[in-house]
Amino acid sequence: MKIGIICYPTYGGSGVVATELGKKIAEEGHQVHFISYAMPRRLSQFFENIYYHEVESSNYPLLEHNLYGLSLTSKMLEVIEYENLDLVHVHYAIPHAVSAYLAKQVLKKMNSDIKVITTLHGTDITLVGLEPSFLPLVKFSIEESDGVTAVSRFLKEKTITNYQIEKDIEVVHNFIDTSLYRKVENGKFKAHIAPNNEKILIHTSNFRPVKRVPDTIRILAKVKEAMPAKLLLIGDGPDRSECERLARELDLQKDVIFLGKQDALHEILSIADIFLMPSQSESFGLSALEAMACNVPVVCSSVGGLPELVIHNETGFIAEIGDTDRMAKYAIDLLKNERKHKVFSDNSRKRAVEQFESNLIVPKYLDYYEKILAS
Ligand code: GMT
Repeated sequence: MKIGIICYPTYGGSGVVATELGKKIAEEGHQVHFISYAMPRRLSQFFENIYYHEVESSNYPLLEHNLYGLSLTSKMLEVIEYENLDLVHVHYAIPHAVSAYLAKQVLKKMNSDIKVITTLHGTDITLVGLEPSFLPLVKFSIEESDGVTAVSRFLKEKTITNYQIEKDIEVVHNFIDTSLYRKVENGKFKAHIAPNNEKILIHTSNFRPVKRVPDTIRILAKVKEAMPAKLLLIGDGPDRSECERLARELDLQKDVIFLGKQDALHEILSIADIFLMPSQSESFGLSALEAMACNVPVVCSSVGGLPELVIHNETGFIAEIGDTDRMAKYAIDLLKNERKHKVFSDNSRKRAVEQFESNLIVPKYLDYYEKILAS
């Protein structure tokens, strides 16, 4: 097959899923063409069967506002025609699904066609898409896609109820390559972060308000009342300054360590004892899965698709949004009990391998491609 993948190139989960999916299907011998405004972060080396097409923005003075959606449609048309693509798979509905719809209409006028699959990832449905001005367009672009997938049962249900959509939506969970994401020995780094053998809590995200990153600092403050501990914060984004301010206010500057954006995540996750995900909304929680694959149990909020990933009292603990007291209590319970922590840690890895390994999930996308192409 010849597949076009349209995604955001930065650190967001949808871009990561799209890139890892493209790499895996290229390994299977399919030709994959990524279309985006910048090279997706995880494509920084040469991969056989993978091609990259950059969408350039128009800089004509009259067009003060970026016309990304239209530039993307034009680039899609160019690539579909020149490379003879079989289908395009767009990740994150806004504006990708709309641009794809437009490309499809243009092709129809030229007596041609392309199948469009849209994968819904999260805030495209739960937040941005719900803005009244966007909602009708998002609903329309989902209904007009030839195939639609959602990354959790939760997101599928939300899409059906919030947008009144009567369409088959296939649930395909996020996945992880557990041969890459695994616990590795990293004693030197651990000694650097926790020189006195403090327990290590960790959180990775894009620091958007929906992630409630300041809650991780409140949890650390409570855990520290019971034992020495550090908090590693990976990533960057709008709430980072607020987190730095809160850490100073709680006199935790020395214990909250901001590492910024990082690539070798499995090496960093490997030194952690607990992964914190106190999100306000989370359609699946890919970063929690990355932690689980590295044997790190997760303490998270009871939102969205997280209960499809984290099994309460088995691979971690789930508490109400904002209940940092309970999250801290759960963390302390695990950190104080070495045997229990080991069981949770093994369970986490086992669940990642047995349920969410890429070898199990990627074929579901390929089967779905075949089904849509045959429809
Ligand atoms: O909102 C984000 O954190 C980024 C967003 C994205 O689409 O880039 O992530 C969403 O997609 C991920 C991959 O499918 C999911 O694992 C995340 O749970 C989801 N984020 C939210 O729902 C907040």
